[in-house]
Amino acid sequence: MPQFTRTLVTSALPYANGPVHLGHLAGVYLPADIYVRYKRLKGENIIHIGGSDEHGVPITITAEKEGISPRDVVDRYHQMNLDAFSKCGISFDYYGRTTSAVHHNTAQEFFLEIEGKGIFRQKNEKLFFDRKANRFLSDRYVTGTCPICNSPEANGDQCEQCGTHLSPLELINPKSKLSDATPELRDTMHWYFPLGRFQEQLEAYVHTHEEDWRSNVVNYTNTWLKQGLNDRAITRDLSWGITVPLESVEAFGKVLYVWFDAVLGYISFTREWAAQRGERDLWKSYWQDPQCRLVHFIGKDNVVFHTLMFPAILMAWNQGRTSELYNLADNVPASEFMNFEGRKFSKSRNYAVYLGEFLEKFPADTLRYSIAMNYPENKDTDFSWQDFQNRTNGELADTLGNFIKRSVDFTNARFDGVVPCNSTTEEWNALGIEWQDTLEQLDRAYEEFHFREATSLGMDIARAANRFLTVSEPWKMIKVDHDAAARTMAISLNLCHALSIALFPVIPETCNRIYAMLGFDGHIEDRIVHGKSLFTEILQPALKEGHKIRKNAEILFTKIEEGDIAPELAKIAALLAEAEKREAGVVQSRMEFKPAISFDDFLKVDLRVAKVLSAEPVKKAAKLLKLQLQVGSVTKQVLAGIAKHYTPEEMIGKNVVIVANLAERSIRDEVSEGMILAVEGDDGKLFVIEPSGDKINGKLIQ
Ligand code: B3M
Ligand code: ZN
Repeated sequence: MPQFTRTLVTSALPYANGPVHLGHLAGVYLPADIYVRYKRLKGENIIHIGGSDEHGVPITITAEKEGISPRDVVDRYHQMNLDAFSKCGISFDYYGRTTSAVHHNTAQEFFLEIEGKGIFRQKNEKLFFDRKANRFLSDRYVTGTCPICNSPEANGDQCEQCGTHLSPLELINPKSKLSDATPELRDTMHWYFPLGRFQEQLEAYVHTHEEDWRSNVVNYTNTWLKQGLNDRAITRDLSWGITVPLESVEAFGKVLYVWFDAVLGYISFTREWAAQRGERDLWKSYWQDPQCRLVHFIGKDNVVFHTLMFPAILMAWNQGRTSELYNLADNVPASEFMNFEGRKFSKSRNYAVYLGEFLEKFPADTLRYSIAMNYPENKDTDFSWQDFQNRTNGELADTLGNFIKRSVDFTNARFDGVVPCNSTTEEWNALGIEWQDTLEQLDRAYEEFHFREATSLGMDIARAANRFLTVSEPWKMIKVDHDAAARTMAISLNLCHALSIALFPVIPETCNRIYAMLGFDGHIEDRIVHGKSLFTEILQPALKEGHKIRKNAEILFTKIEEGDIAPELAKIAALLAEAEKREAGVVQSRMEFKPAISFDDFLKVDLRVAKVLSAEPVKKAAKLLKLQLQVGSVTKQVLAGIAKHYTPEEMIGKNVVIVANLAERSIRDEVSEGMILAVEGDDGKLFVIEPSGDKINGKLIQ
């Protein structure tokens, strides 16, 4: 285990094609910020790098939809997201853009280095070409009918209906999204990164981290490794992006695949950060010094790009070199998803709460706190307005805010606004808070990315403090025992101080306000000293007798009234009603029967009873089962999209109905010689049709 002296934290680069929403905040940016703020207060050397992902098809599609240029799209959303993050207190040391010149250079430099070593493969492939638009169509520009579930709106890379990953060539009736024309297949040459060449190195890399990475990260990654890694195209026929830096004819009109460039953005932005500080080479001590720990905060949908693809690119760079070797990530704390009022956030359906809009109505720290308490660490969680209101009113306002205000107000009213006496360690330890334990638990929680636990530990201190003040009743005590009341207030003010430190990573703005109310100038961050942890200050009462606090206490949190969230709840109700209507529409349209066919047409369909002899999963197709069927005297192989609904064992021995004369199709390098019939229930569950009867195997159904 190397001894780390520095940490480089990166946050996934959001596509600059729309505003970030609360789901993004919960999964990536808030956890990263909490972690970084914690480490800074511990006196550690750490930087937080982020930025906008400004290339790729998501940008060009938005541009076409809005009728503006890709440049306009990224300019608009880069600024919007930057503003929202800053309003939310996400403290990036640098927030870059992948359209920058430095980044274009970095990405091209990597391409040339790897190309120079002969690692890339060049392959001709057949791609859809739209004659009207005079353009090759990347996966997302092709739409058509899903070969698995027959949804008419599958995308070239994935069917949203059933979730299957597809290639555009698998779509039935493919159409170009640019012109609606049926595209034609044309040859084109692309550069491929041979991930398989790094299989062993990657396995060894992942293996060394199996203990310390989250199980979701290890599992996703191992699933890919087990299937065997394939070549991945890293160039595209597009005009928006980083051009392939070669003079050859084949390179003409091609750009680097957005994921190849995006992960390198982390490096470019660290370079830009260093240059901005006037220390041009400083970035190297974060990327090329093994004493620096690299941590990527991402959402679960980006795992393999960070645990396989990016490491492989760096391995390719490092190969054969003795200097300028890049570090690989030491940890990749990927989150699960935070849903919103019981449903997935969806940008395309506008089912989301955007960060910028949210912060126009409610303060950042109330959001940061609620989200930290709902951090989707190892399972999906839910954000609801009700929960947000409850936590803000109950935990932040009634517990934390109330305690601070009572302490400051009473000290001002009865003790002239000064800490009336020194508190002893004995008093500090008699509060029912095991400070040493709490410190260790806090440290472990923050260090190991358990942010909900860390936040709860802080709130536990606030609860204990509030209880202490209530039970001690200094407002009564002062009439009979002035000194006892003084001791209570000294302890209370010290608790305010301890809270301002313990909760700082989560609610920094509030903690700075507490700090100011305690009479300090400047911000808590101003006290950071390299190599010294401010958190140890909670072990002892820190405020000494005579310390002057500020005259007036402020209300830290305004309660959220029903009326404040009523419009938000109404908005959701409307969105849900719309969704329901849409879904009902689907059911209704199912009742619109297909156009009439003749009896002869019907007779053309050869429906047979078959028996499932064996069933097994299909590599790289999580939805498919490969079935061997006995149909009378012949056996047939059929691929059925039922893996999410039946285990292979459940299928074996079943009688099913098969369309026996359906033209053969190949899916995922496997042949399917028919189709089995199934019906979809309301909730999307599939039920295969199971005919019953004696000696019916192979018999025609009519
Ligand atoms: N922009 C995908 C996403 O926003 C992508 C992340 C890049 S991280 C280098 O989910
Ligand atoms: Zn589908």
